[in-house]
Amino acid sequence: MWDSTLRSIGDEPSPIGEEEYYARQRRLFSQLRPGDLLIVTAPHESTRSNDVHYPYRTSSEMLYLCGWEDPEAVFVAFNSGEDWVTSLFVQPKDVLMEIWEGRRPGVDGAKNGWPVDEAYSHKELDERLARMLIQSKRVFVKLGVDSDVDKLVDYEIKSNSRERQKLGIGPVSIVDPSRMINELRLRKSDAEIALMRHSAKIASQAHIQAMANTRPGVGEWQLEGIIEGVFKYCKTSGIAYPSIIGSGENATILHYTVNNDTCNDGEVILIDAGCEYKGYASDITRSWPVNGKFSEAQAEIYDIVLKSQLAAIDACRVGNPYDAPHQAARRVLAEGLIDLGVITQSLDEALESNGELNKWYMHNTGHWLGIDVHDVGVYRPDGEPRLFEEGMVITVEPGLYFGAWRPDVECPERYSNIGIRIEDDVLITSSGPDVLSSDCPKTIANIEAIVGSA
Ligand SMILES: [Mn+2]
Repeated sequence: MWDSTLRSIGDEPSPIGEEEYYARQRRLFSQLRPGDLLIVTAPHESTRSNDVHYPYRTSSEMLYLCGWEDPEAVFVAFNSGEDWVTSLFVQPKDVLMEIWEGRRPGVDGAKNGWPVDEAYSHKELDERLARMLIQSKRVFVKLGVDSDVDKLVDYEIKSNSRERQKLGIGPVSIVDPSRMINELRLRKSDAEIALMRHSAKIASQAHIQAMANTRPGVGEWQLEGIIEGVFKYCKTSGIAYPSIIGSGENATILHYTVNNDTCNDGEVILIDAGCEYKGYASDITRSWPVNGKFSEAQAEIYDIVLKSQLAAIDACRVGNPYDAPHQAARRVLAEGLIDLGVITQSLDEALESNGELNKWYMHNTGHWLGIDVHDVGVYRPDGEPRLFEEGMVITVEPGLYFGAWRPDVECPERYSNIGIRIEDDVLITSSGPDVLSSDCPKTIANIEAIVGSA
């Protein structure tokens, strides 16, 4: 059905290889010392109703360090003074459960196919982890994710206090390892970049299909079906976040996800949708006229947003502070709105934190992208803006939103209910910004050629 889509996304890139997982683990262990115990947890399954569960997605830390996707898993690394030994606790083989819910790799499968030294049944977790806890000095664990692990750590910290006083053994501190893992995740490897580019290629094709099928009378939910159909058709695990499909005044609601209105002639539709491919997110927004032709007023706003987005992308360069794109985008947006007479303040006034630009542009221009759509990594370590380095991926997504329904502002009649956002995924490289989502059209001419063409 979407064979041209499959052709244009090209061959599937290789998944993250075993060597890369080991390298990630080594980079993390190099920041720890003998006696440290690292425990990487994952959330429990969550119930939708009765015996029906929500689709399971493990923790991003688990995905990053070993790639294990099934529930009831705990990754543990311990250094008793010799070297690091990694263990993965997994659901054991269980014929009855496998008949009902699917095959499990089990302990042997985990031992042979995953980047860990040892594998054990999850049933052995309490006993084995307790033994390691007693021998450890510092415990690196993110609390609040797996309540069973939390209880175990809490118990061992408290119950061994007498032993600890006598012999000086047993854990003395709990440290959250997230900051260290997040810092590693911020810089993407070549293999990760290949997966992210593929993820963005699929999302680009999904947007193109949605454009082609847009005409007055189509339902937001129908375009949602097409977008998410393409995601599935291209073998992704589905959406990276709930798709935002808003036409008319819905386009002026930043995180509109109800997607149950009809798209009408004369409206602009805004679609913000991305997929998760082999654990990596894409995040693309495009805005286009429902009837296939931008009105003069719509084109005026679109031009400003596109110009601001190009200026922001150009600011995505090694050595620039992470908020350089935001400053660039805001400046172009403000200048454009001053030219149109929407903003009556001076440029400097408009850009103030309480300036007029904030009425129509109220969010940031981007966020890190990776295993999570709002990926990890501190933006202002030690209070100073982080500088871009090669391998970082950030979204660039300026917008303007003229919600005529808003009681807090006087919306200019001419731009009533026009909502435009243009978002791409940008890789920082030594030779300048590399737009991973460049397959997705964004000039007025290119968009108008596609909308309604299906
Ligand atoms: Mn985004």
